[in-house]
Amino acid sequence: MRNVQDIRKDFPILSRKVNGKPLVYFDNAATSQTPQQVIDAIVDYYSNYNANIHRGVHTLSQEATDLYEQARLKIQQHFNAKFSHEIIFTSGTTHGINLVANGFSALLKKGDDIVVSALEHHSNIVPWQMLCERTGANLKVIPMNAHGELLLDAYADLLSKHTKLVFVNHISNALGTINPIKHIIEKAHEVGAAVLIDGAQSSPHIKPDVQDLDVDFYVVSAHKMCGPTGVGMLYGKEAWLKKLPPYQGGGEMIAEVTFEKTTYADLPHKFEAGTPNIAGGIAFGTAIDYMNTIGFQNIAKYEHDLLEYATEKLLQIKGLKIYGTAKHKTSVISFNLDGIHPYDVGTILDKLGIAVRTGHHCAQPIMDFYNIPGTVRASFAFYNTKSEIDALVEGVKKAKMMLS
Ligand code: 7TS
Repeated sequence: MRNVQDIRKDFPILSRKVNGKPLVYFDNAATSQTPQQVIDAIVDYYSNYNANIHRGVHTLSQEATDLYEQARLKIQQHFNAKFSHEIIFTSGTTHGINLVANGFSALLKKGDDIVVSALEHHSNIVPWQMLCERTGANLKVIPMNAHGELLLDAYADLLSKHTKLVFVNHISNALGTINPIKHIIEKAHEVGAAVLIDGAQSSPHIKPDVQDLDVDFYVVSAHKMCGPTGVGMLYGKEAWLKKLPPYQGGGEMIAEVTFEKTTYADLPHKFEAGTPNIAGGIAFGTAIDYMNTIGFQNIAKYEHDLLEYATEKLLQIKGLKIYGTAKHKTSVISFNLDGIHPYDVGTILDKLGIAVRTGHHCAQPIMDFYNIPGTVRASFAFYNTKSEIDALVEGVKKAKMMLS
């Protein structure tokens, strides 16, 4: 991998100060920082190409359309989708999940089962509960153990001929667990169920191959992988995307409209109503290019080193407990100090220029499992360093001293 100090120069924000201290950004699981290359792509778009796409006869519109469609091809290639029309631009993971959940309203009936895991973000729980309310389907939950690992025997027991859909995250945002999704997908397919994988937390660390995984739907947000906010991707197998009804109606998603009847456009446009986040989509492609120049294998190895280093150092602090000790985990550490509220720890860390997230991380069922209100979560990216981890460890020690 390129030298980390060199990589850090790509990220203007990493050289700013917060509360008079150098920023230590450890909230990467919430959103990643943006390299200059991606910022430049956005500026370049608005400076030189700004036009609406897929409709204009004029040059600007055609150029903007070309750039947007090139970004779709980059995304297709990155995730190894078979066809570019299997890549639907969305506003992010939440949008992608809601699109699929809405589509399944037409395909489920009372008595069908859909299966979620105990490790999910609220955005991979609530849309499905709404789907159950609409259809009368039952929501079943794959349980987890105290390490934050899913219980695969219990999962096998939940599956039956009634199971229509399984939706699990690739990596847990609250604990960092990497789930065995290939196995989960295989088992679901054995009973004829479709699988949606929430890749919001995996896409910054792993390069998934949707064909090798044989996954039916895979959703990501660009902003967690060095791209802008407000854009993301839904991958869906062609057959499934053809089967699902459109999510939103409007311009660009139609073939022909009369007051009597509307026919829908072909994929991917059937699911892309209205003017999209054009600059965002183009910059998403740039972000993928950027991450690939760093290299996903390099990223995984470097971040694993950071994870091991931080885990060892933090565990030396007496009274500090780490939640999420799965054998396979990514660079997320959720922890608490005995008897101290996570919010108070986060507030003191912020005074020291260290950004962490505190609270339930939109994963309340996980917090309920551990019977805690929340955790302090430090999540690392490839541009973080061991000396930043040292600053975190000193900060946590200081917080402990001040608060106990
Ligand atoms: N799924 C997972 C696993 C996530 O971690 C998140 C965001 C989402 C879905 C929703 O993504 P969005 O881009 O549509 O909002 N997770 C977090 C987090 O851990 N802290 O802030 C946002």
